[in-house]
Amino acid sequence: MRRVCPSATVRFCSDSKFVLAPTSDVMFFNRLSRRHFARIAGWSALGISAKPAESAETDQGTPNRLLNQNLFPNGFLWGTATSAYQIEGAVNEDARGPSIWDRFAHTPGKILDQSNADVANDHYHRYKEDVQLIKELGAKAYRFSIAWPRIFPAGTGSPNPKGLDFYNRLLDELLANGIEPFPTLYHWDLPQALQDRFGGWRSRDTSKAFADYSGYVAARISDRVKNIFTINECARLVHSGYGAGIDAPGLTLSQPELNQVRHHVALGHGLSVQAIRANARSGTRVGPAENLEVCIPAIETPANIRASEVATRELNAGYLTVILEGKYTDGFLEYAGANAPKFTQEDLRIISSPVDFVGLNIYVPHHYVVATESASGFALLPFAASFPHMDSNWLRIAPEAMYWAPRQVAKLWEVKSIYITENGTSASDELAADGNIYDVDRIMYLRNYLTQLQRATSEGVPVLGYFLWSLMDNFEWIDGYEKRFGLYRVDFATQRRTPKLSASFYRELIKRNAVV
Ligand code: GBH
Repeated sequence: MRRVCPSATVRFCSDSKFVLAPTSDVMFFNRLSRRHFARIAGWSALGISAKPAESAETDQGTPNRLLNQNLFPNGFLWGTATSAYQIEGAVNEDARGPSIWDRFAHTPGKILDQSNADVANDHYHRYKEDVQLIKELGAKAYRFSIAWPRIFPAGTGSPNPKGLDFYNRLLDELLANGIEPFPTLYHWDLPQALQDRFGGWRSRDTSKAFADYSGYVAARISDRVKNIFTINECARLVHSGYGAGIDAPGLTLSQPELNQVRHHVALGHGLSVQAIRANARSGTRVGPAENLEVCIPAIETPANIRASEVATRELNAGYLTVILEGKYTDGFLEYAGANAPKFTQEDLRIISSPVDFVGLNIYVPHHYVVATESASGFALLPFAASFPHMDSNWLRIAPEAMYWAPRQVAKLWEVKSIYITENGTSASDELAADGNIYDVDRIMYLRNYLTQLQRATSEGVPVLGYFLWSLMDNFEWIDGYEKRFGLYRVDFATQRRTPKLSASFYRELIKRNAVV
């Protein structure tokens, strides 16, 4: 018989005395905070009262996950993620050049709260403290990005040794703490000089410059770095940066121009893969980090499942599909018509240079799909106005996106290694009277998405690791500091980092290698 929580208990559970009851875990945090964490407040109240799995009760009321079932595969890599412009600050230090995001954020009216990332999390100076935050979660991997304008302040030309020095220090600190670095080479902070000279990704000169930068960095870090991501989210930088104009560089190009930008970004990815292969130590693995359009079967019938796969292939034609197949789909070329990008067969060969893994940023369902008799074989359903979302309006909640996306990628393109390179959520993160943040909504979101990821891995979908976005609150692009995605709260006035309850959740999950 399932044990049912009587309503009296439910009321008791929401009583703050109960929530804050001391547990052995609290004692653990207390000791930790004194020894390593004098500057970080808040651990003490973040208790988890769960028993260790070995001693879990075995009656039918005990969830499987407490019985050490529903585990992720052995060696599954748990990590967190950030990006350079969103956390580093120090934009004028050590000869860094300006990026398009500096320019954009300093343009009045572009950022919701009129902020910018000149200081952001001051990670450039606090990276050692931030590495400790990762370590305290028990995470073994960290995805961060390298700022191109620190390495080549003018985009091309002379490298700036001080820029690389910072990443050398960061890499050494990570490795000394047993955390595997997974750098991304491009997370949107294009050197402004390339925008001025070439119109940014409107020109294939930028694709080539990206390759030169990629090779230069790979040669110097691949003694310590085994995995490199090329570009973060091609689609977002193309559509929001050059189409809608809401992200840097803020352009609203015509359809043919936009298609050409998209082609240059894919080409930049391919050239980067080749440059990394040519310059890095052998064995260095490389791949993209894509926010593919996730197509979910509205009802899980064989026909809808098949239709959703067809839809995923078509709707990602300019990104993952061309990267993994080396051609634009007939559907895409037909749809683009006279607006199609200009390309050569050689371009397609470069774009589809073999990758070692595919990174997927998964947040939302992009489409619910049903099978139809139409030529395409699928139809996309409209979203109901009542579809739920998290604190960011765009962040619709569909945990099953985390199951279907990697499953489809593995099946459609026979991908053998997948990383979830981002997943997480904004939350309102109210400060409780005791100074803590009980972000149970973030925990709800993560628990449900990770349950679906476990469904995928248990069926043999080859997902090797997961990077939670984000380690800490940071500059959320056009939302400035208004939206918080972190496991750690950041007080941007004092730079104090405080773990939220979700940090305890993630730490426990990592410890058990199972959803908790
Ligand atoms: C990721 O993008 C980014 O890689 C990361 O840097 C970022 O901080 C994180 O997610 C959280 O946002 O036009 O208002 O409807 C996420 C994918 C897709 C999120 C486009 C925002 C559109 C916003 N993004 N989306 S809106």
